[in-house]
Amino acid sequence: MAVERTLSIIKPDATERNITGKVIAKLEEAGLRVVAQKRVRWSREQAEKFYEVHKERPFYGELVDFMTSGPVVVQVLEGEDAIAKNREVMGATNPEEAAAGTIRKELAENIERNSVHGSDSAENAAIEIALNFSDDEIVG
Ligand code: IDP
Ligand code: MG
Repeated sequence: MAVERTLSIIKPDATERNITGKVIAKLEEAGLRVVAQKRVRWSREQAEKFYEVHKERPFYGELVDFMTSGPVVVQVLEGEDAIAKNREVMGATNPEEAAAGTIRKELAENIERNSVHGSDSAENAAIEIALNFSDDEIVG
């Protein structure tokens, strides 16, 4: 294992329900450390670019609508095996299939409004962090 960084997003369904603290507590309890964080409202262009990999999928337009429907909290998480650990504490994409104790099982509303994003590989983590933070915003 190595110390890694990953991009985490608390999505608009969670900011709307005022439960960002609950999400962050779950991440911290899993041993992840927030080393950069900001609450922002994404433009359509930002959301489209971030989810470009899903452009051909049927839910792309609705996903962009959702991710621009309210503020998001973008954060860089750091820790041992952070990419996989974050995915584990998030749980499966569909909250109905997520394991007990995961963020999505306990807090998410449905497969779209599923409260959190997490990078799925080291390569995508580096891309997604660079899209959202400058080096001097990652403060440890
Ligand atoms: P992930 O967030 O678990 O990595 P992805 O397959 O990368 O899941 O999908 C990105 C996001 O798109 C999901 O987190 C969810 O918000 C949304 N999404 C995924 N599948 C569906 C679907 O079948 N219907 C509606 N929205 C979906
Ligand atoms: Mg994904």
